[in-house]
Amino acid sequence: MNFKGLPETVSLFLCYKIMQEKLRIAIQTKGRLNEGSVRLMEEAGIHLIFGSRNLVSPAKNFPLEVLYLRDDDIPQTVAYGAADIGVVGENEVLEKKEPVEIIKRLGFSKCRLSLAIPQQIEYPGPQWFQGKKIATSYPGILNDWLAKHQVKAEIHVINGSVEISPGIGLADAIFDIVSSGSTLVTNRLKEVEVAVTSEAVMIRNQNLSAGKQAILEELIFRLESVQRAEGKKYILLNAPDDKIAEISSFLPGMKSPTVMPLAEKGWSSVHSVIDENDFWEVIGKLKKAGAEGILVIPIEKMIF
Ligand code: PRT
Ligand code: ZN
Repeated sequence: MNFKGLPETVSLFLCYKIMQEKLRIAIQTKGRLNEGSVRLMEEAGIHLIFGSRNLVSPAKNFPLEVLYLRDDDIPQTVAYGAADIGVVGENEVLEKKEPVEIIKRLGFSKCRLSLAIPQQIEYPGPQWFQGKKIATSYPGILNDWLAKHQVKAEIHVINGSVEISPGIGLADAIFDIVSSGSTLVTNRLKEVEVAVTSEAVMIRNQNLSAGKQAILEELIFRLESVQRAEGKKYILLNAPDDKIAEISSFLPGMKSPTVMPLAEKGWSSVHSVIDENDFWEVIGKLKKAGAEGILVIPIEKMIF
């Protein structure tokens, strides 16, 4: 923190306040988002003292505490400042329309919010929904979709088991979360429109203090170091010196590969980072170019 220009006593007081500050993160108590949210904390090296049987858990080694909540309550809790940040499905953020900022897409709990109709009906396009009754737990997002397509339909809000509504004559169609699509098949429904796609996101309150902002930046830095390492491998190999230039051209590394002479004259060791997707292709090229003793090691974190 830079308190230039402030009297020393005021600077000391601010430092003291900041050191005392904790970032409060809201995560789901139990359900599809809980495991991924707890794993995020672990990846950032943060150890929680209590599990989700408690409402709140401080962290042992980081100025953070976790608030365990139902996912529906997370956007509002963050918007009102009872939590500073939260991990929640983007679908809930879009539905609740609370003034929170999405700061990070987290890549887990991926799904989509779709309209589905009975399988036997031929679907001509959005106008089919005109005057129809649609069951959903997401009236806000559905309303936006209907307005966009200039369709007037009756929205029937229900919480849970939306997919059985057409089968029992409660609605003509549903608007619900779809992941694999097997729930729709089981209920003889077919997906005809995808309104939005969603994944777990990190959201923040719009008015964080300087101290909390600094803690959040450290948390994001740690998470990004882990994310960067995902899908990457560290590779070490030995090669004759006259092949180093060719071998290096297959291995971009973080800047360029590290090349170190071996005790045996005329040979060097080459170290680099490769993408898992290119792995077998790169290995093939390296072997052809004369690389030997190839070692491939997982990477835990990458810090630039
Ligand atoms: O108790 P709490 O209110 O906290 O939890 P919840 O029961 O409301 O939510 P939960 O844990 O079921 O889901 C939390 C979040 O996970 C959702 O808001 C989505 O962002 C995300 N997500 C990802 C899903 C799914 N995939 C999912 N498949 N949420 C729900 N489903 C349900 C869906 O409602 C439907 O019944 O699974 C069924 C469809 O799945 P498929 O694979 O058969 O298509
Ligand atoms: Zn919920």
